[in-house]
Amino acid sequence: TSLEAAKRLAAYQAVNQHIKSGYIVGIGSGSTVIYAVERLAQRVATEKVVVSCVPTSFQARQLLVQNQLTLTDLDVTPNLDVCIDGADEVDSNLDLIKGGGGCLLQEKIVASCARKLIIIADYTKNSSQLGEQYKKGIPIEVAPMAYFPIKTRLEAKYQGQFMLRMAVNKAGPVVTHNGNFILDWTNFDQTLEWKNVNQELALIPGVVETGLFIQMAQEAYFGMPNGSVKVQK
Ligand code: DER
Repeated sequence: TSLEAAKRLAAYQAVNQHIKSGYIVGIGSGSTVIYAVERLAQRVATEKVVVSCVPTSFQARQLLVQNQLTLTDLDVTPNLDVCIDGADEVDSNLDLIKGGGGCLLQEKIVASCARKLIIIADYTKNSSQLGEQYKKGIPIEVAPMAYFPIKTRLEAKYQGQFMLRMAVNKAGPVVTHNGNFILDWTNFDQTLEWKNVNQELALIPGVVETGLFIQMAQEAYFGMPNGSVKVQK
């Protein structure tokens, strides 16, 4: 099974299992959620399922518009029944690294407003410890004016490097939807207690959000190489 096929299998099963008519649904960002929106649109068309969706990025919003799904937002519907999103890595405690796509702030906000966060991914995201397979680092969204003092302070406190994420098709750093920069924390100690670390990071003036989603997800669906779907709860 190709990676894309694995993503599709996980996404389809998660949407089949967790979406009911009348639901308010948070829609994550990245390449795997594309298949979840595809399946959701099929279910709306064939089963007359009625849902409204809260996007977590421009990308997610475009996806929903392209699939003629009804949009809503947290002003109108602050209590979501379920949020379906991808992840860069999932460990054995269902803790996540997210933010590879730079949408971590809105993703965490929307996920925090949902009764359930369901993760969909291919098997390459299925690790026992964070950092085992995913090597691009833990994203940390920071206020632009503070990125350098934060980088300096964190490199003094923790093992690893905190690299300013540079844009590819635009000169300069990546600027998030919320006008912030991202530091990617690479080569970190994989045995750290992530709940504590996440709290320490969040308290630093200028840190807006981290890509550590600790004890937020209820289930993770992994598309496997043999075409099966592994569900971690
Ligand atoms: O950036 C994000 O948090 C995305 O959800 C990412 O973690 C998953 O993206 P993918 O589905 O393209 O791997």
